[in-house]
Amino acid sequence: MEKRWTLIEDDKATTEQLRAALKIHPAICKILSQRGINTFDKAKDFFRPELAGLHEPWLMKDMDKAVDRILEAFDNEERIMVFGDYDVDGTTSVAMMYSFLKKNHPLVDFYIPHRYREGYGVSKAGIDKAKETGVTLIVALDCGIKSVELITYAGELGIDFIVCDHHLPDAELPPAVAILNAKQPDCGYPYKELCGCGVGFKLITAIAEVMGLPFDDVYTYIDLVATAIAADIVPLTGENRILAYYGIKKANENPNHGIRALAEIGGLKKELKIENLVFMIAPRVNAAGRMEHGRKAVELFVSESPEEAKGFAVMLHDNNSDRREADSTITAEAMQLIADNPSWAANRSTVLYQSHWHKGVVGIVASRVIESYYRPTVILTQSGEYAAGSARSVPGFNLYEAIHACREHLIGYGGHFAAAGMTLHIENVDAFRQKFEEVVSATITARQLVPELVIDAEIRLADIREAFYKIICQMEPFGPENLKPLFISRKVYDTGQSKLVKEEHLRVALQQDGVTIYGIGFNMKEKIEVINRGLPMDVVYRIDENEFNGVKSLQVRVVDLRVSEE
Ligand SMILES: [Mn+2]
Repeated sequence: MEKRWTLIEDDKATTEQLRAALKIHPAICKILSQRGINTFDKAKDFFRPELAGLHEPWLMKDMDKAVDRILEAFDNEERIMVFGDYDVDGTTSVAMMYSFLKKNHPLVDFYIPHRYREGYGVSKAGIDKAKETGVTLIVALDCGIKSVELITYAGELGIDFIVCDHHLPDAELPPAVAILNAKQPDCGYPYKELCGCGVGFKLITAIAEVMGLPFDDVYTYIDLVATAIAADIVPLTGENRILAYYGIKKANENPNHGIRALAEIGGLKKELKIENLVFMIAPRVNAAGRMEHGRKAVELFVSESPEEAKGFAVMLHDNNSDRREADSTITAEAMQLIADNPSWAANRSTVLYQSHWHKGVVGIVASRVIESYYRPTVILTQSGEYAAGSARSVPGFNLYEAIHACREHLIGYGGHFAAAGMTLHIENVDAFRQKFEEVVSATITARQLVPELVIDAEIRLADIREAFYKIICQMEPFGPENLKPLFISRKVYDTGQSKLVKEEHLRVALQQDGVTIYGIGFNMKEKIEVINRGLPMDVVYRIDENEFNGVKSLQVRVVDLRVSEE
């Protein structure tokens, strides 16, 4: 697939000042200044995250009310329910809050709604269960900010709510005792990008402070917070960076039993990094909710021994194997459907429906189809007597608006800019496909239909040295708004040794200024033709460490290449 390359511009003066202060490679200074790290002090905070840099929990609006209400429940021996969603952010925050409260107050339960029977967010079934078991206080994590009616209903049953959320509040707020959400316009909390588990972490920090508990009682959950940050696609900046940094440290030194068990079953041999939380831990946690019940993920994280955790890890691992199988079979079927309908080839959108597809993976399949057909995509399956499914967009295109414009064919829909879900009558699938294509092709720009590679800096192959790579490693943990740097080198040559491996991948040997660098380009077989032309090339890559027979060497992980201009 052709990509459009964008090299990020920097402010030359700032980069130069930073270079004079830090005395490190100008390309690194350029990247730092592009990311807003533009003074010596900011660079110091960035490279040496300190727990002391975490903000006071009391700066968050309603924190005092939340803490008072929880302590009151302790004093009055009330039964508390911890409520959260079936995804990673929800289950880690429930596990954290439940374990912390339980240590100080025996009367605690937790509740995770069923993905298909109850759906996302606070559920009536959960509140009814609370009533039935004598609960008088519910602490909701990663959800609740939009649950005005349900929290009113709970109030009528004599159940108070504390909401810890990070989703954007509507104008009308739920009638909760306390709402912890830094995205409220009148909340003065200095950092707005915490995930649900991060908000919960602030709450337990505050409770511990009032109760005079050591910070260790809170710190022990920081690896769960890091897992949530990694999975919830929040920026890896500010406080999230500190929490993730120490969370990963703890995950390596003294992990939560559940994280250790999942890492073991996932076959992790080396040091755990944030990408392991994203690609190894998170999918297994999510698989519980997709294939069975998210409750299992909480049970994993609150396990009190490695043996207990292992039992749950095996279940999640199996759920994930089922999920993977469903995902790859359905993706293959989806690709075949497109191939079987040549009239769709010129379309600007994809809408596919099969009654037998598993509803737990339709969103994942939509993302996979976009990897091959880069355009807004809807994957539908049968749910009860209706068609239901998930939509994914391409960057820059407002998917929610497009779906809203097709509402005449829909029973229900919801979502945001990049992702959405919908329900419709099965007989309306064709009409919806047609309308969606009409709307998308009328509004999407040619630019939005070409994937973009955002390149951080140009360097020469000779710059790829141990000291340079070490500084890049110190920029970890990587994630949104602090991505692993993407470099470009121009006018490099093939040494003549580049070749295809396993018919899919490119093994490259590149040369510039007399320096040779080796590397790999996964699923880039079509580019061998470009290399074989023997012309100077521009190559886009990340730098990686390769270990072979115990010997470590730096290599390039090629993302794209083309013949140089001029
Ligand atoms: Mn969340």
